[in-house]
Amino acid sequence: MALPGQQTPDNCPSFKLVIVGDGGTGKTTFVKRHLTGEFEKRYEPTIGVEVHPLDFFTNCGRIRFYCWDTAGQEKFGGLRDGYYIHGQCAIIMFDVTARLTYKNVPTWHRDLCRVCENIPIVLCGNKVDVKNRQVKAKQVTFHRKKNLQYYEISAKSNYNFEKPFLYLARKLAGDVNLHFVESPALAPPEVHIDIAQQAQYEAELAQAQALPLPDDDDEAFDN
Ligand SMILES: Nc1nc2c(ncn2[C@@H]2O[C@H](COP(=O)(O)OP(=O)(O)OP(=O)(O)O)[C@@H](O)[C@H]2O)c(=O)[nH]1
Ligand SMILES: [Mg+2]
Repeated sequence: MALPGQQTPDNCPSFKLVIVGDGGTGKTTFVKRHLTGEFEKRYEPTIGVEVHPLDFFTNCGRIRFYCWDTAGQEKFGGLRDGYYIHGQCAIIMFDVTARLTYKNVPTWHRDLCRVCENIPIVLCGNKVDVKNRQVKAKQVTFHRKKNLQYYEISAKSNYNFEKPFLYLARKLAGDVNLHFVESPALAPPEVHIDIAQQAQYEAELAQAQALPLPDDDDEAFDN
């Protein structure tokens, strides 16, 4: 397993990416969209985690994310520190069809930041292909308070699959102009996204981002 700063045998920079979020939010589905990562996955039995090396090709060369995807023990109260240690970037995932998974985001964020201080983090609202979503785009405000990036994604349709990786790659490389020069091989979409509907969500999100943050918006979300 590559350690921080360690290069892969062919000198490709590699980073440990920890993926957290409630059970059933789609973490495993998301990681497995990337076909070569699935092929090369490793199992770390000591902490019950599958590690998938996901490669992306950028204008600055190849970059590899070792994606740490837990095998369910999160359900029994938090993850062991060994999971987070040496994490260099992270994705926190929730499910837009299940409010509780969004309410739990602050807990995941706190646990993560306790071990990994100051790493780039992306918040992902998954399953936006589902018609009857419970967490509306404009209700997602946590990322603004903590200075995280937020993307709406749909693992099953590949919608926005590359966005979180591109954001993290730019932060890690310290280069806002970094871009991908080829698309990774992805599993074919299992569902199709309504592009017009999604454009509307994106517009709502952009509109909400322009508003001042409510002080007590976590509580507002309960109502
Ligand atoms: N509609 C829809 N369903 C999805 C999407 N992503 C995942 N799912 C479904 O959500 C369920 C849970 O997905 P998993 O990938 O196993 O979730 P997980 O976060 O890995 O769950 P744990 O391993 O238990 O923590 C599965 O039935 C997936 O098919 C998506 O983008 N859209
Ligand atoms: Mg899983």
